[in-house]
Amino acid sequence: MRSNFIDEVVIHVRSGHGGAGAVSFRREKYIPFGGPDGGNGGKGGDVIVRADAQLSTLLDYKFQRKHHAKDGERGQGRQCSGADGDDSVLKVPVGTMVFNADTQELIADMSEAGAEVVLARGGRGGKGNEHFARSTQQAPKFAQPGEEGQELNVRLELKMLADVGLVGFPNVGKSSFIAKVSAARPKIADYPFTTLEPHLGVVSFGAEQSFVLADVPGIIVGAHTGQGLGTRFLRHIERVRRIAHLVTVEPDTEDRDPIRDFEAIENEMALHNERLALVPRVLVLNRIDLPFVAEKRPELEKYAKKKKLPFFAISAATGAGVEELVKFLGHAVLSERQAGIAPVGLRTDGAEAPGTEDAE
Ligand SMILES: Nc1nc2c(ncn2[C@@H]2O[C@H](COP(=O)(O)OP(=O)(O)OP(=O)(O)O)[C@@H](O)[C@H]2O)c(=O)[nH]1
Ligand SMILES: [Mg+2]
Repeated sequence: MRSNFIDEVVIHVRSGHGGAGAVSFRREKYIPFGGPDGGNGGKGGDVIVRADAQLSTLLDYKFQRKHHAKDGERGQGRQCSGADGDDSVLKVPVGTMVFNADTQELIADMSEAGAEVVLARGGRGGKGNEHFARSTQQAPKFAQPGEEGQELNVRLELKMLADVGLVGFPNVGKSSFIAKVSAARPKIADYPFTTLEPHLGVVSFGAEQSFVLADVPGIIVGAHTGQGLGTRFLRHIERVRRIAHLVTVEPDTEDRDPIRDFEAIENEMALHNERLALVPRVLVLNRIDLPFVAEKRPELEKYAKKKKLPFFAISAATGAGVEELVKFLGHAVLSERQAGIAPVGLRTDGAEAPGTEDAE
């Protein structure tokens, strides 16, 4: 299930052509036969890839696949050189691997923030005719053309790290939620353990912003000792910035109780890894389209307030409340990312729980 974890896109890049050198002769009053003065053409722009710590997905490249640097300008008379073409700088998330899409050769591994690699070098500008003047040929009527740019198909691959992890008992609607807000299409069905492996989805919100959401298989009591699918999938959310903990009520069974479930899963997560307990969470009541779920809302809201947890009530089925939740998670992720704050699971200092936040 490689495609779940890899954000991948093939793009076409082309560096700029060099500008042609100029053929020109000095024309001045009282000097009938001026010498050659054609300037050189400008260099074409390079296509450069740069690792940017503020990005987390390759989403932008899915919308724009052609990236061309500017051509150099032609040389001019009076020894004027043409301007160099602007480079095209492709910003990618740290961790992006860059391949030649035709040969599969690895061109660059963008593992360090700020690192830059030239993918296609711009063509050199041609020499103007001034350059070719010799004693034997004082008036060359030719100049050099600019060198061609390079083109190439490039595959960008990013092993995605989730920004937000979805946890909860089996069948509470985790997959329904990720399917609602991203292009991920995990199987959804009315029985526990439908999802057997984590799924990642890119969630867009606001103006061209996004975060990565992970749908983690359901957890049950005893998971840390291997019950159900165990907790091995929790490693996929050890580096998230937020955990969205989904709870609900099932009809015709006493098995599901939102508060009891929440505490049970929290306990399993803490037993699995104490760092997970430091990740800020959001409590989400799903299926509020159903009256017997909606009636639990006030009680849960009160509980969340007591626990200082942001609380959201949604229906992954109808979409009610979903946008507010996505915005809240998105802004939380984005503000930390922009402030250069590392996720708790990646911090090496004695990580402290970040201050709790209030839901808007
Ligand atoms: N009425 C209603 N049903 C929902 C809602 N969200 C999910 N369901 C239903 O709940 C059942 C379980 O949904 P899933 O999304 O598969 O649940 P899950 O948490 O991914 O389950 P596992 O993968 O087994 O852990 C499905 O029958 C969904 O159609 C909702 O908001 N309202
Ligand atoms: Mg599922």
